[in-house]
Amino acid sequence: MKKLIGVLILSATAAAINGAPNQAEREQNLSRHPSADRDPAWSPDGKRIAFVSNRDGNFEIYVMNADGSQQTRLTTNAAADRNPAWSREGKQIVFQSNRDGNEEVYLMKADGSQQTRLTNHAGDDIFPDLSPDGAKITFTSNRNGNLDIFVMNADGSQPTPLTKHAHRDAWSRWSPDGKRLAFFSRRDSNDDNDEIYVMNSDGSAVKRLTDNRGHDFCPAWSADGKQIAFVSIRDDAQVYVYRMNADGSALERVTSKPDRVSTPTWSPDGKRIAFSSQRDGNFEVYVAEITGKN
Ligand SMILES: [Ca+2]
Ligand SMILES: [Ca+2]
Ligand SMILES: [Ca+2]
Ligand SMILES: [Ca+2]
Repeated sequence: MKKLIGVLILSATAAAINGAPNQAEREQNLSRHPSADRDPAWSPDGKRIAFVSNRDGNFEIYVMNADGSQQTRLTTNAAADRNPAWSREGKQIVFQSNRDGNEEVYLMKADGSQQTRLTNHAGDDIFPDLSPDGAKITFTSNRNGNLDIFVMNADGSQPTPLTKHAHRDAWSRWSPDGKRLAFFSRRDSNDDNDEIYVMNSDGSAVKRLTDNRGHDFCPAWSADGKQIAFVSIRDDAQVYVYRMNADGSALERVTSKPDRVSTPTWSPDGKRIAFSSQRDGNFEVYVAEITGKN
């Protein structure tokens, strides 16, 4: 998993200058810990942010208040627990872990109890996300030879591929109405760079939203479904968080400093975006106030 993220973040290409920064530098460090703190996921009620940290020796899932206070560990094991995502009602967290020998998808209650494995396959099963109605979980897996997006029932039964493309498709996120999935893929670039796509939740009607030489990845829907935030290496071969309308229009840069940012997540009121950044020497969870024109 670390390797995949490293490839995603580091493989910068020639810059395609696009957009302009108009966000004030209102970006606050929430986690404030010398360890690597990343993978933020804002709770649906807006009060908490789940994230991961290796402060206790290896990556575990933590939760904190949205102001950074009361950082509490939810998992305890020697493996890497990563990429938490909340259920709509905020009672469950789905995540990935290699605690059973390879990357699998797990579900737990939001207090860390009842950790249950949902996948059981020798491939890497990563980046899970729960459907808004709680019935389905999408995830990314290389079990068919390269990274594709899968859907399964919330109890782990009937894992089924939604994409079957020879180039990688990854990081599916459910739209708030449950009708669509945002993801990133290299399918239109001859495996050269990643773009953001949306498709119907049954895998039909795939539509590309970005088109540039830099990598675009880790899309995140705003709670009203009108915007998508994502990470891109399009400007000067540097990594920033961007947002756009859900049809790909009105692109804007969100973060002010070029650095290794990843995995944006919206506050439910749409006024802030949390992300992880290495700008201060180690990964921290930051939050940016949205002050732009949209
Ligand atoms: Ca840190
Ligand atoms: Ca762990
Ligand atoms: Ca697996
Ligand atoms: Ca691109």
